[in-house]
Amino acid sequence: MQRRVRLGLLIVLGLSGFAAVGACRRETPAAPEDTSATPSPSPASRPLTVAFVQVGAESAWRTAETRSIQTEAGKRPGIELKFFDAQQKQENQIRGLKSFVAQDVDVIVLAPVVETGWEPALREAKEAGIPVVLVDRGVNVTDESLYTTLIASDFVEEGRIAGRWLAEKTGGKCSIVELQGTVGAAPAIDRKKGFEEIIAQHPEMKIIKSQSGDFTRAGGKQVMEAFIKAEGRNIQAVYAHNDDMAIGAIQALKDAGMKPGQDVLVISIDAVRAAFEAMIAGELNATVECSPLFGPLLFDTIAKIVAGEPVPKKIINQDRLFEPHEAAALIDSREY
Ligand code: GZL
Repeated sequence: MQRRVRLGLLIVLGLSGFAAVGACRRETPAAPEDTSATPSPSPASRPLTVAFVQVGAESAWRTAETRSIQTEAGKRPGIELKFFDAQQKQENQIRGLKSFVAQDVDVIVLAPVVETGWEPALREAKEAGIPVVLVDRGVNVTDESLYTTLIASDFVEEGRIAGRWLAEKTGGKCSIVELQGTVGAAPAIDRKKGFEEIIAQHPEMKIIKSQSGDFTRAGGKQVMEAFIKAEGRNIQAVYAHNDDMAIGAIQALKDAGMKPGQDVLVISIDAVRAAFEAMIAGELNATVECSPLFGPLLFDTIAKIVAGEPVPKKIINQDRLFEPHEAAALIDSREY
């Protein structure tokens, strides 16, 4: 009852009428707050509490996403952002989500680390009347009403863009090693799917090794070291599901006396600043953008949801490919 009254008043006030100032509190919610002792302020004077259950801080992309959402929350009068960092563990995300339900927040934003295992926790949020907005990664659920919308990139297309670029660059003949993202994560599954769809059209393009580096620089370096040990100079190209793993692989290639960007082509995804620096250094040959700058669109979407306006089930960011010839001119304008 309390939530519906509050949201109803917000609708009447109009979202720009939020009284409270946006604030962001980092939490690792262990137990719900006890608000029984203190008298609750009138619903209209209370900020809209948005709880963000983040994957972790595994990559430069991830920290850019967190920064975008926290910065935008601070710009929006009447928004109070609660933040939970799950250190890349689904059990932590589920605990955080359940705790925010117990705290009776107004909206939950979730970046699901993996695709499966979400139904019970999402059902708890639905039964509590709390809308869930997925950002950046999707979930596999039989009941799509368990979340309101997904705002993300098209990871399959990102994989296709990488595959098409490599096919064109190599004339359709290449031995490839693949650094996969986190096992079970939507971007890892779909970037593999899209890349393989294109490679299948070129019989002389072969993925000779493929393993997860968990989207981290350290993981990318460690797996690439094993690939080099096993395949050495057979490796003609590296396809990394994100720039952080590509940067790690580049270091492993250099440590082995190989020339990334020359002897071995390297293509990855995200288009973070370090990828532009690697392209300028001649060590990375291309990166496919996957924008982490969700903040403005996320809070515009939340505003529509709390105002009772319809929102699409899926909102897709458009991505493009960047190459070394344009890196120097663009790097200073990059926002992440
Ligand atoms: C993509 C995102 C991925 C990035 C990685 O939306 O989930 O996770 O590509 C990040 O850099 O770790």
